[in-house]
Amino acid sequence: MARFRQEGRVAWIEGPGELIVVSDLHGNLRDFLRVHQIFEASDDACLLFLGDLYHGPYLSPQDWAPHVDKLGDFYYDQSPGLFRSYLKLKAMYPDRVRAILGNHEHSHIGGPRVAKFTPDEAASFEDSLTTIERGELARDIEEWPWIVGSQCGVAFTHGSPPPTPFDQQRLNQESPIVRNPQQWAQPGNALLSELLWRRFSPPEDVKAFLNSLNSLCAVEQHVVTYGHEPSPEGYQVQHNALFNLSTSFAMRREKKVYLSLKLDSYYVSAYDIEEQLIPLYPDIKRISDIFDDFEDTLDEA
Ligand SMILES: [Mn+2]
Repeated sequence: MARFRQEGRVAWIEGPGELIVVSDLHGNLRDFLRVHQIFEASDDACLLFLGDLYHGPYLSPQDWAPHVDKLGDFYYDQSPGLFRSYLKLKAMYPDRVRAILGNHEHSHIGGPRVAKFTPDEAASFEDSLTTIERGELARDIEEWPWIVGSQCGVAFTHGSPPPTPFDQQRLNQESPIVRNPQQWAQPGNALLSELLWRRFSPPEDVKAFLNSLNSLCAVEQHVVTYGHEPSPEGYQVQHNALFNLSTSFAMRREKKVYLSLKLDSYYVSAYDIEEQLIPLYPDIKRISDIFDDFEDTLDEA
């Protein structure tokens, strides 16, 4: 059966079974519940979130409307409910559910404060939790892996993978507590900063990243899939070794996709990954599409 095995900051996914991958929910509880349903419909799946599970928009539908092209379909931040649901799901399937640390979660455990939707999103989220829950949130996020590898040859990160060399010791020694955010964000200063914030990596950078990762694992990893940067079509083949996935945030509902990988298959390129995409809401139809279909029917008649 598919399961996660974690060694420090790196987690490994072993099969056989299915690997379901989703990215960047940003407090969208509806999408989380849909993912939950998909995961529970399979009896031998692992579920991996590519980070930025929390922190969503606080806009009214009226204020959202002019930005629909950039923000996707309207929703209101439900990070507290998503957090409670995520903890329950993980308690039910401790070896089968994991989330990679995203830059938004990092702000709860010593990372730079993020101000995408409110002046201090970590504070806005924590203000709506009880004292006990705030402790649970930090303890949970501290355990999230920074990098995930898999038996099927695909590795995962939140931001685009950096070329900075690493081994298990370097990963274990790097503290998530950031004292000088500006200095920390300078390229080459901190591996974690690059793992969480990069938006693209050329082929030579991905190759360098995979060299470091492959020195830690038994199964050779060929492709990296990351989130963080929304792709308008729901995904982007950046090049042969790099794939970007956008399951939820900034997406129109009909463009939302997730990955379903077979752990006993072996994927060697981002084009192989592209074949494994599934719509999150396969039955969605826009009014405009319904009109188009209707016109086609009339034309045929
Ligand atoms: Mn991010």
